[in-house]
Amino acid sequence: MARTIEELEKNHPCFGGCKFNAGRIHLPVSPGCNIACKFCDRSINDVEQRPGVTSKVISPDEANTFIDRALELVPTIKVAGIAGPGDTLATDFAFETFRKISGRHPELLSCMSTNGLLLYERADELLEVGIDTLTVTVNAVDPEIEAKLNDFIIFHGKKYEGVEGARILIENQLKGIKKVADAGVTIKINTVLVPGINDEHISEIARTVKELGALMYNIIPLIPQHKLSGIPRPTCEQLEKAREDAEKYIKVFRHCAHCRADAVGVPGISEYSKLVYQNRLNVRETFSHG
Ligand code: CLF
Ligand code: SF4
Repeated sequence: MARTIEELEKNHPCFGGCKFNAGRIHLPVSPGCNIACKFCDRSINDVEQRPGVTSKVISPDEANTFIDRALELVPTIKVAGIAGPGDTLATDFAFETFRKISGRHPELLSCMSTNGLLLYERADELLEVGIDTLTVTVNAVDPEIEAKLNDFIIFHGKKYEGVEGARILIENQLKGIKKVADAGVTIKINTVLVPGINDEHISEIARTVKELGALMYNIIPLIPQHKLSGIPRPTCEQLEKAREDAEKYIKVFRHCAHCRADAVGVPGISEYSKLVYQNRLNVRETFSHG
């Protein structure tokens, strides 16, 4: 459903609604992932069903109970978001969850975040579910650069490594963004800023996604870990330069709180996830698509 930017600026914390104390609840229903980002230390992909993984997520059937509990604590929650801990399109749990909560909580905006590998082919389903705002993480639009950030993808059951995998990922992300933006969904792009790899590439990403219909851009500084643990975290100056590069082309969001997949509250202001999920989850501080 197309939402006006004025409505989002007031009610969606990641489009400016923080000023109005608008909050969000993340529902961590999506365990698996289908790509292998070098900075992600979850080591989860959709072919590995490791013991313990499902115990760290909630089921779609439980979502309304956690939302009810969260709204009692934070009545200003306006958004139900799904941002992991894996990819929202790699399994069916995110769509199933949105279907279950729309009947009971039609007042909440539905927001989801994806790496975009399956965005193009699942776009019709996404539209039918009625997602209001979508975040796609695009770390490069050049396969040579993306291959330095991603080891492999699993696409239709087959593993593609390096530049070949990166090319398939980027093609599907960009086609998917266009398709969903053309249908009226508000799109934000996240880019993980990795010094020495994509820091000189931000303008090109921002220009490309804007042309395809994205509205907002958010740059997330790298948390150095996993295979990129040797790369220093971007400095404030590097982050600011990247934001300025992007801002020439697209509106930039500057208040990202680097939320966990189980965050509850107003980003950067309040955090109630422990109370709502009662320590049931054990998601480490790591990247969630946001
Ligand atoms: Fe969550 Fe992301 Fe939706 Fe916001 S978070 S799925 S768009 S409701 Fe927001 Fe958190 Fe930053 Fe994400 S502050 S990590 S940008
Ligand atoms: Fe998957 Fe996200 Fe981790 Fe990348 S960062 S491997 S897309 S869960």
